[in-house]
Amino acid sequence: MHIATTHRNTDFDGLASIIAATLLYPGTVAVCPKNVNPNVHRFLSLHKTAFDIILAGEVDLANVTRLIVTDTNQWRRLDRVDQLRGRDDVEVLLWDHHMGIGDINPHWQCVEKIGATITLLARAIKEQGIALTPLQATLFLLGLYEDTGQLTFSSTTPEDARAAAFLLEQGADLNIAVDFLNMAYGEVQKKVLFRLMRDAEQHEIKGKRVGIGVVHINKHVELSMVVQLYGKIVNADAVFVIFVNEGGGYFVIGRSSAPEINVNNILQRFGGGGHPGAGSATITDTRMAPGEIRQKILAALHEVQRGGALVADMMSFPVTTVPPSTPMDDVRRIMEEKKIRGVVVEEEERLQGIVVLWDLKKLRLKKQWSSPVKAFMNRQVATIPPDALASEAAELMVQKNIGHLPVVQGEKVIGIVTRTDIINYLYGMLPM
Ligand SMILES: [Mn+2]
Repeated sequence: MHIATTHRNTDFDGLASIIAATLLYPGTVAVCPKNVNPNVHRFLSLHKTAFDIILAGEVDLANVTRLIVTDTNQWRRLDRVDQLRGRDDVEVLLWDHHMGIGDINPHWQCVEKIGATITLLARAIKEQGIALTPLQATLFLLGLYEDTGQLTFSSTTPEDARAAAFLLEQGADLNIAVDFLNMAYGEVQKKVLFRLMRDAEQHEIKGKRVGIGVVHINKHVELSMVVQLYGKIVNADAVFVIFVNEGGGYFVIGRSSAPEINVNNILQRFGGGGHPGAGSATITDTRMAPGEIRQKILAALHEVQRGGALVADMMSFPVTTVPPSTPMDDVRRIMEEKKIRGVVVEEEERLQGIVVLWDLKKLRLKKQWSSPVKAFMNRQVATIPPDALASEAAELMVQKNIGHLPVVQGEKVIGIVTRTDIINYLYGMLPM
C-alpha cells in the first residue's frame, strides 16, 4: 500500500498536496489527519466524498511500503504513522517548502523555498500533462492562495504565480475558492465597508431584504469578503455592490443567502456569472452609468422567481431501499455491489431510517453482521421535498454535515441527494 499524508491541523496546502500526490503516483491513497483547520473542515464537510480520502486511523500500517509526506518535514506533525519511522521496507518521499531542519530523512525529495507545497506538485502535474478536474484545480488553488496570501506574501515566487495560472487554466473556480479563504482585510476593505454602511440602499423585494451599493475604487483588491460582511451586518438576504473603477468600467459582486435570489442568473445579464449564492460581473461598457446598472439589477430582482435548479433536477433515483429486517451483511453487500455509500430503510413505502457506509464501521463483533439493519440505522433522517431548491439541499447538507438527503413526497422516498449531486450542481455541471 502506498499512502500520501500531511501535517495535523491540516491546511489547504496540505490537503491539496496529498490529493495531488495521488495523481502523480497512481494507486496512492490520500490519508488525512483527523484534525484539520476550520476552513478545511468546512470544505471537507461538503467535498469529502468527491475525493478519495481516508483518515489516519484507518490505515493498516503493516501493509504500507511507500509513504509520501507533504508540507512538513517533521514526524511529530504527522498523524498516527509513527510506526513507519525507521522501517527498512518503507520508501519515504518528501514534497515540502519548509526549509528548517526536519527529522524525516526521505529516500527522495522535492523541497524548494517557495510559497506553497502545492506549487511543486502542480508543476510536476503540468509537466506530465495530467489534466485536472475543476474541483481538483479549485482545491489546489485554495492551497496556493492560502499559503501565499493570494500571491501577496513575500515568500511568493514566480513559480507560485505560474502554478496559479495553470490552475486557473484547468478551471479553478474563484467564486468557490474565496468562500473558503480568510481574505486579507486591509485599509481599502475597511473604507469600502464604511461607505457601504453609510450609502448603500436597502430594498424590500418580494419579502426579501436586498442591499445595493455603488462604491468608487481606485485600486483593484479582493472585495468579495467585504460585500459578504456588509450583507451579514445589515442582515440582508442578498447584496449587490457595483464597484466603479477610476480608470473606467465596473465590477459587480453579488451574494445571496435567499434561494429565491439567484446571483448567477442576475449577473449573467451583465456577461458575468457564478453560482446561485455568489457571483460577479466585469462590465467594460463605460457608456452605462452606475445608476443604470443598479436599475437593471433591481428590475432583474423583481422578475426573478425561484431561479435555479430544483432538488428534482439534481437528485439520483431510483433509490436503493431495504426493509428494516435486512441483515447488516446484506446491507454491506448491496453497498459494495451498487458502489453506493447509503441505503434507505423503508417499510410499506414509508421511510424508517437510513444507514450509511460510516455506520458499517461501527460494527465490531462478527455476530452483529447478522443483526437487522433497524438496530444500526439512523432514525432521525433529514429529508427534503422535490420542489425545494437545489441550493437549499446543499445548505442543509453542509449544516447537518450529512452525505445523503432522501427526497420525500408525502411519506414516500422518490430520490436521494448525495454529496456528488451537490458537487455537480455547485460546479455548474447541471443544466440550470
Ligand atoms: Mn504549506
